[in-house]
Amino acid sequence: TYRFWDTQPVPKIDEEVTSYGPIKLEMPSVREESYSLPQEFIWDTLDLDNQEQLRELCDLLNENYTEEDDNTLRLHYSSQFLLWALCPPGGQSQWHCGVRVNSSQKLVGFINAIPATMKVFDTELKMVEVNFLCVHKKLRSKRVAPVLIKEITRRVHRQGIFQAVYSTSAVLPKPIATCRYWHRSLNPRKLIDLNFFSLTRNMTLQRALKLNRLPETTKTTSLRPMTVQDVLVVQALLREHLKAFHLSPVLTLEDVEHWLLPQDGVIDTYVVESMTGTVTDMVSFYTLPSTALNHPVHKGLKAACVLYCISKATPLLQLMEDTLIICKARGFDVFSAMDVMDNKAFLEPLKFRMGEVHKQYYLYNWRCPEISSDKVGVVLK
Ligand code: YNC
Ligand code: MG
Repeated sequence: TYRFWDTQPVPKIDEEVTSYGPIKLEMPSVREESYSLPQEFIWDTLDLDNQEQLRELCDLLNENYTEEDDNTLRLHYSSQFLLWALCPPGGQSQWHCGVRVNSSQKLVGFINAIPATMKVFDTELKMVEVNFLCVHKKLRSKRVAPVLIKEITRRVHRQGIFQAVYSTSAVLPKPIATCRYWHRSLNPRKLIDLNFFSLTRNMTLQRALKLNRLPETTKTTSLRPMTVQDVLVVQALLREHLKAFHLSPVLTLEDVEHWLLPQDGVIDTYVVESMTGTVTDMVSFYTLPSTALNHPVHKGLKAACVLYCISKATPLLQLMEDTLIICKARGFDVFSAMDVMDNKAFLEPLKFRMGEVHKQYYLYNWRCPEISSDKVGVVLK
């Protein structure tokens, strides 16, 4: 049983869902006061325009957000990455919801929501994406997480929004989709050194180097970084492409500008321009660096994670192989993709290896049948 989740408007873990729509129809009037925290803690809405507070959030997440199993690699969120992930158009400052220790003012908890219009099967819903739920390692298992979740829910309800989408590796009532990460080595030697990949009897270093070798140069002519002039056509490409999936965002021009325009070390988007000057294909990926803890040689690892790829005039395999070549040249060590959208078509042919992590997708207060990963049209950062 789930002491907290069984009280929430989500399907039961063993429920077979065949219908579509809200779980709780009548929303009781939303309470005005924040939920109570254990005695020694206070709520504090973070102001991410404030350098000091942004730094505190980076530190909280970098020290407490990723569960590195062998403590060798730790995800490293930069302040620019967090501004990108947490402050999209229409974002509300009260949705950067922090918890501090009253006596020391130390930041020990956080949860975040950003607005998003999502299409779920045939219904467009204004909802939020909830992410970056984090409780300091020393405060685990004290039921602080449910209070954070109830509080962000209250703050979102206050704005008249009653649905949310979120994803996590935790299995809760009840996933609408289960996805998996795949990884493509760009720098096999380093990945092996860092234990990101391990060698087996059948996979020697020599074989790994040979297997992951890439052509020196890209094939697609006129593959170039997206600029602000491309926003309109990229929006049109995405809107058309995303229709095919059962869970996908409906992106405004401002969203496309925010989520896709290249920002060094955060997000990259490349487009293919045809002879006639129209954009026919695109690929975007964000950057997630990790820090190597106590490694004698390597300081860290740079990963690229694919967001969207749309191939219309350029074959998908060629577009993605070219993307791998570009990423390698730009110093990325690994390229990751989930088995969502059309990604399965290039994962095995381009030598991606299946990762261990599953990512479960959830909707809050919305019922719908299960979705296979290739019908998922969104990547939550
Ligand atoms: C999790 N990841 O099952 P039950 S993903 C949701 N998402 O509840 P306690 C989670 N719920 O089983 P701890 C969860 N992990 O009794 C655990 N839970 O019903 C549930 N990790 O609370 C759990 N970040 O405080 C149980 O647990 C209850 O101290 C136990 O804290 C959990 O951002 C956590 O992986 C995750 O910082 C904060 O372990 C902590 O262990 C931690 O005793 C490392 O909590 C970082 C990490 C999670 C990343 C993410 C998405 C979050 C979605 C939250 C749900 C949003 C719902 C929609 C709200 C808006 C609605 C509208 C409109
Ligand atoms: Mg706790």
